[in-house]
Amino acid sequence: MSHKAQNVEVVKKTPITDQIKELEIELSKTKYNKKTQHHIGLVKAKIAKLREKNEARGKGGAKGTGYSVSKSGDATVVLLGFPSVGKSTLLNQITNADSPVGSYAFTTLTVIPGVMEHKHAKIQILDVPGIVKGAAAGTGRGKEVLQVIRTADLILVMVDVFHPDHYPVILNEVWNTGVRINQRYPDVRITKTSRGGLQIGKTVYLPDLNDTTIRGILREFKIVNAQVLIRERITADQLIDVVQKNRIYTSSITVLNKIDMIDEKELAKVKKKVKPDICISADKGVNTEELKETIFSGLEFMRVYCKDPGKPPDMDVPVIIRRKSSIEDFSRKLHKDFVKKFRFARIWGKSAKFPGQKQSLKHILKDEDVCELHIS
Ligand SMILES: Nc1nc2c(ncn2[C@@H]2O[C@H](COP(=O)(O)OP(=O)(O)O)[C@@H](O)[C@H]2O)c(=O)[nH]1
Ligand SMILES: [Mg+2]
Repeated sequence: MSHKAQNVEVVKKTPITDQIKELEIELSKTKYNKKTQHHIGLVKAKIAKLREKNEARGKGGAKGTGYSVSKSGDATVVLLGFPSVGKSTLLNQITNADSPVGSYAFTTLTVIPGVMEHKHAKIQILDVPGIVKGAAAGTGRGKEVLQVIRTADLILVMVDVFHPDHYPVILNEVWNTGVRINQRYPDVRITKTSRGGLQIGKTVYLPDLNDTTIRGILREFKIVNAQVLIRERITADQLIDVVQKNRIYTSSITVLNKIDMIDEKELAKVKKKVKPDICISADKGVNTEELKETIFSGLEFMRVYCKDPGKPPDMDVPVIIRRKSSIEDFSRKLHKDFVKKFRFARIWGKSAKFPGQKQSLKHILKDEDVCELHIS
């Protein structure tokens, strides 16, 4: 503290990453209860703030370290897991790609794309380097890899039967980069005002977040005048997510690999810990066909068939679009000019009240609908 004898005052700022680490340690030491709830909320806000600052700094730094992957096909899936869980083996098994498989860590150094075809959908699957603990903070190529998952339509988290302990680590790294899996955007609206302080309105009871903490968190982000409307039971984390706008909400599936290596009893134990959506052996091809179906349904596709006026529909090749798509999305996928030239559509199938019902661009289609476009 006092090196007065030296006659110079050295003010050394603690690096941001160290500040984050210190706060994280503090968090891990604090047990969550009614008394600590407020403090924990504020510490979390501080960490989020520092991460944002750190990110902003990183962007101005070294160039050319990020991956650029051009998206193709109907959707993009990223394989995420520790090194050697079998990502490359799986890519080779379910796509047309030829990715190097190695028995040692860090074989995959670049992003290798493959295409998986299933039920007429062309799904791009990306094999990225494995991540480890600390990836979000920059360990290994972690930051770049996690950047790729931000662009994914679905994240396939792969876990090795011998390392169920890696699973929470992966989830935590994903969380730390601002990607929220299998969550919806919280039903919270913050409208900044020029005066009047913070007006907090709630339509639900929030057991994990009282008004003082809400104020404290918002103050941390320098929001002092705003109307806050909360219509869902949220946590401090979710409030911070709403304030920090760069969050991404993606779905994911969890795949347990290498089940050929352990017996039923062991497998049951691991399944209890990881709760995977599906168990496979990428190497032996066990359940890999089923996995294709799991990926397909995880992406929530639907098939819509085209019909020309006065002709029967083409039931051979459907147009693949994400579920809850509108006639507008469907038209755009067919041709870039179709939305501009659209007059009306006729619909047959689950979304039609009667066969051949007339509909406009905003109409939401359902799986296996037939759509007849009338274009000017
Ligand atoms: N027994 C067994 N070995 C596997 C399986 N999947 C991958 N491996 C092996 O695990 C090692 C690492 O695989 P790799 O695909 O390179 O892992 P990556 O680092 O995640 O891409 C290789 O020796 C693979 O042959 C599996 O399902 N069963
Ligand atoms: Mg690999």
